[in-house]
Amino acid sequence: MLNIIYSQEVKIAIENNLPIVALESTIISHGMPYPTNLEVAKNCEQIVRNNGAIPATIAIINGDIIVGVTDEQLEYLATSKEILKVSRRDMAYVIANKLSGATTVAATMMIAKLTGIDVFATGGIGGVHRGVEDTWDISADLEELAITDVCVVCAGAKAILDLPKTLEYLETKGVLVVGYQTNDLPAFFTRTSGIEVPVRIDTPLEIAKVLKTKKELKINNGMLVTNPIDEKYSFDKIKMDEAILKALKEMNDLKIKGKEVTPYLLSKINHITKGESLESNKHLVYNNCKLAAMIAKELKRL
Ligand code: PSU
Ligand code: MN
Repeated sequence: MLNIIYSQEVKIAIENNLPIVALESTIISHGMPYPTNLEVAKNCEQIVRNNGAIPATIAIINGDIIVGVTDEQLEYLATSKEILKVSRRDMAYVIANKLSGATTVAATMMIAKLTGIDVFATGGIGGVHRGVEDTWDISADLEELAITDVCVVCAGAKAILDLPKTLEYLETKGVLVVGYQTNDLPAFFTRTSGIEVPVRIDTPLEIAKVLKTKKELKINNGMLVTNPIDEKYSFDKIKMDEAILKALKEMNDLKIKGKEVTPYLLSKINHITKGESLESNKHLVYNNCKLAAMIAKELKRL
């Protein structure tokens, strides 16, 4: 039997129909180094609360599905080397064997859907990787957006990915990609990518209205809200492009593949930029937590 464990605050939020924002844990265990990861995870939860919603950080601990981690579990996720990276593919295996795993965007969406949470904040989603012709490396996050009805708020997709192909994939699957107060697809560390977003929406209320209409239409895909990083923390595009190319080259030389690709690139870029990219990463996630909370709140009011 599946065992789902809710935190006290999430339990109360569900009972009282309060807005909830799901948060992922791969970003904690595999996306950022300790102790920044722990600090960011805690701040994210607090930012969600400060903006009128209840945070539910999702993970799998000893085979239990955790919706709202405890401080102790957060510490474990931030420090232990035995935490697996769990995407849709891995979920049944990890739960059946009572293992522990951090959930990716795809896996977090699955659990959010299972537990009735409509809005989810993260940093960046996985996508179609550069060189896909040879590697076939397309993140399961995209397929999850195609089949799971959760609104994901992110800062766009990282330029380590092939952004035009990522957008094409989402278009084929019928996933609406929204630019929040922008016409240009944000590229995670930078505010713009030079690629136009399909639609621009300027307020959380208008986003919530689209979500509601989507539900009425029984459209069961996810929706992606892309929220550009604050100007103050955005990265110089030329400097970032250089770091990305260097990281990609080293990755190819080392023949890194599969689920290791994204964590490797993130840590390499952090290293190349001497921690500057991590600083940007922190702030863009906070920005997304805030917007997700505002959307979740509006959605409950409609
Ligand atoms: N992008 C980031 N930080 C992350 C990830 C993506 O900036 O930590 C994580 C997310 O959990 C995302 C996953 O779902 O990487 C995608 O991995 P893959 O490309 O292996 O599907
Ligand atoms: Mn992949």
